[in-house]
Amino acid sequence: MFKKVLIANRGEIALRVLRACKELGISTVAVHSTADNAAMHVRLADESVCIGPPPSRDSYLNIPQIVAACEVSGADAVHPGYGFLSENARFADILDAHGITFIGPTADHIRIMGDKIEAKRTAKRLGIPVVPGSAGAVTDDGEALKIADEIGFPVLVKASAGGGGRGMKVARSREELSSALQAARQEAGAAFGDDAVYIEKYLEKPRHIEVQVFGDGAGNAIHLGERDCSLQRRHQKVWEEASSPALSQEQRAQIGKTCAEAMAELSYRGAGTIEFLYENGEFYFIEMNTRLQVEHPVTEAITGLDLVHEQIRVACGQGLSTTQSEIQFSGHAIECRINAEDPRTFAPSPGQITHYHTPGGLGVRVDSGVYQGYSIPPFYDSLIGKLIVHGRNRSECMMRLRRALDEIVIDGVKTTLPLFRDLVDNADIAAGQYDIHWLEHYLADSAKA
Ligand code: MV4
Repeated sequence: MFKKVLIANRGEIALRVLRACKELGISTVAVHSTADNAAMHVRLADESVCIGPPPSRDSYLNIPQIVAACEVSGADAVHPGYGFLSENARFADILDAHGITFIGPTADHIRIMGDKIEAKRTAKRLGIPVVPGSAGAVTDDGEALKIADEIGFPVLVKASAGGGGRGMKVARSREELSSALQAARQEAGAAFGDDAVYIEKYLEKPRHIEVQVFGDGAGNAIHLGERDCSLQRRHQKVWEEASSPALSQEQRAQIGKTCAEAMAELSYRGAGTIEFLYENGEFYFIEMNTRLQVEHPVTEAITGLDLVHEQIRVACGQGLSTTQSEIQFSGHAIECRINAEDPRTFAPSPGQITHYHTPGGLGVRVDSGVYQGYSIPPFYDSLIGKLIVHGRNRSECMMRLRRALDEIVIDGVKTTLPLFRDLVDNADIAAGQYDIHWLEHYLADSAKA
């Protein structure tokens, strides 16, 4: 087991990792920018190292500073959290060269999944269902037209280096295809320095369902069910739940088995999320994330597993603590992402938290890095906490969520809490009837009202 882990992150996820380390008897090193001197992760860690000025590129993304912090503190492993360096293959390689363990997948697996064309090719080879489309990059407009005619319009042109929706263009007819290709290539080249694009059938009203997987790097892998992350705005998830209201137990078991077998075949190590679009009863792979995700607590709630414990175990070669047949899915969980943002415009709202009271009681969890009197700095993303509620079934979970939203107090900054108080009473949400576009339509309608 590791003796000392450096946490290359901030906010609620740094606390999440700290807590897992403490339970395992591992000492912790926090790193922080000068904007985060008073941050909770710095207070709770055994040691801390300042790694630079406020901008992320100079601190939380500054690889030489983080490696130096490992050296001076004597950390034997790094947990990257999510975001920042968590899917940076070069960072994993550099740590490896310094004899420091990266708590995550191999650099090769990070690299494959970071390239969306390569990820899709790999998924297909491993027996995961993919969206119909081009076999790889399309370089020629004539070839693109032939593929589009085969799969049928509308089609979507996507950037291989993309993700998060950048460099995506819909073409609804033959006439729109060449300008969509040109626009996607241009946007991808400018944003990522890689203008490779590929074509897929455009799915009009899918849900976004993702499967949590875990591998031990030695050919064993399991799945921990799925999460429904369809409620999003501008590619930022807002509300996530496990299990998906759209799936039957049979569908869950089937897609889970497909994913676990694929990860075993790949000898994947660590936590991973296989993202699908789901429409008319069918799953279509889009991407794989090679990190722990923001919404992992809903999976923890329904499985009882500590996903960070499992990450640390497989990173130090102890293997998973459980087997597929031992995993039981129990009840339903919902996570609300509490952002310091205007609940209508989503404009960031940094500043001091003047009053802070967290809800409690059965089935209620709050993961947050803030406290009363804390000032949210303007330099980082606006997630300040997550409210996660668990119940024996979805209706009990919703009832408990309504109560927890009533109890919680965060004053001094604007937050997305009023949005959740509306959503928990909405008929479509109560019925679990929503797709990836539902929230944006809902917000547009409420703006008019
Ligand atoms: C799609 C799609 C429809 N059809 N692919 C958006 C970002 C990237 N992760 C994949 N995305 C999409 N790919 C096909 N073939 C619609 C989206 C999409 C989306 C996907 C998941 C969650 C929210 C989304 C919002 C808009 C578009």
